[in-house]
Amino acid sequence: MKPQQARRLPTDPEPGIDDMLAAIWAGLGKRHKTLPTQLLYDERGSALFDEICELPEYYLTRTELAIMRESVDDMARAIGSGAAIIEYGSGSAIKIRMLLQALESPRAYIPVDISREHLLQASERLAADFPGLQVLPVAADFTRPFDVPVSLTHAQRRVAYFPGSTIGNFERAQAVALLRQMARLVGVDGRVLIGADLQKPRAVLEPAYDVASGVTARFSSNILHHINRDYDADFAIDRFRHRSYYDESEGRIVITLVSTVAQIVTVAGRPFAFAADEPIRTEYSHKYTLPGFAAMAAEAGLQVEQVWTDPKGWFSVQLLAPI
Ligand code: AVI
Repeated sequence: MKPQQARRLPTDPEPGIDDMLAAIWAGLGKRHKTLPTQLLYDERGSALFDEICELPEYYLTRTELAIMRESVDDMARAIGSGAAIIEYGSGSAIKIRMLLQALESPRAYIPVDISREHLLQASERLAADFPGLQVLPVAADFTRPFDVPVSLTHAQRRVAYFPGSTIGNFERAQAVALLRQMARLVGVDGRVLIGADLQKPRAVLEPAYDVASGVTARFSSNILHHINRDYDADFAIDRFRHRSYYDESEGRIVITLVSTVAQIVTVAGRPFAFAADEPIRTEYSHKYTLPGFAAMAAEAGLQVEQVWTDPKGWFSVQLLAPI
């Protein structure tokens, strides 16, 4: 079903296509329909997300970058020399470059990303610009256990780097599980450097997830293109529209695709009925308070060692250490 990939890395896991199809079927079979968020990120989805990051309404990227510009030397000092940086998701070319430039003698950079071509291109560019740095890409779904290259064991300290507030796209229990997995991967002397978006007025939050140019809508509906192509489905893309809103009581943006008509969609031979106006939730984007984030990290066995924010307190970059 999935097109044959052109390149394969030694660390590649077996493609989990059956698991993913089972997850799609399970999500569409629920009373409140959902789709697995990670399906947003095929090659086109990753490119559309890069476009979102450039837009004025999407304050997250530029705010995190401003924090990095201001405090990356502090972050590098806190991490120390000879570190191996394991980046969860490899989309943040600018941020990782800033970090690698600031670090003293970084030993290795291991980007982990599900989107293979994006990963390989980014890794090749980075390796060319940082001669002497070992760049060891791992094409994997980082929500599942993955192997890190053996040479990593020679590094002084392992640091999991997870920028962009992508942690916010996970439900709380999954976010805790992912943080716990990071804590395990970096070990007792390791650290987690993570971007976490903070709560702020609805008037700032909602436009960030419904960018006027329509790029968020294209990003959202790309999940249906992806499922049509790789999972033998027949979603009529123009019969779904993007709708997102801030659920203040839960502290999260909810992103949905709403069926504009009553219709039946078939995925790998299995039919699913939609009523007119029925939503499919494709994504959450959680917005944290600093104490709320610290409590979540503590559940995963991590304590907040340092927090860097912008003057408005819109976004945070946090250094976490095993408790
Ligand atoms: C990747 N992640 C942090 C984005 C966010 O802001 O939650 C995904 C996104 N979805 C729509 N716009 C951006």
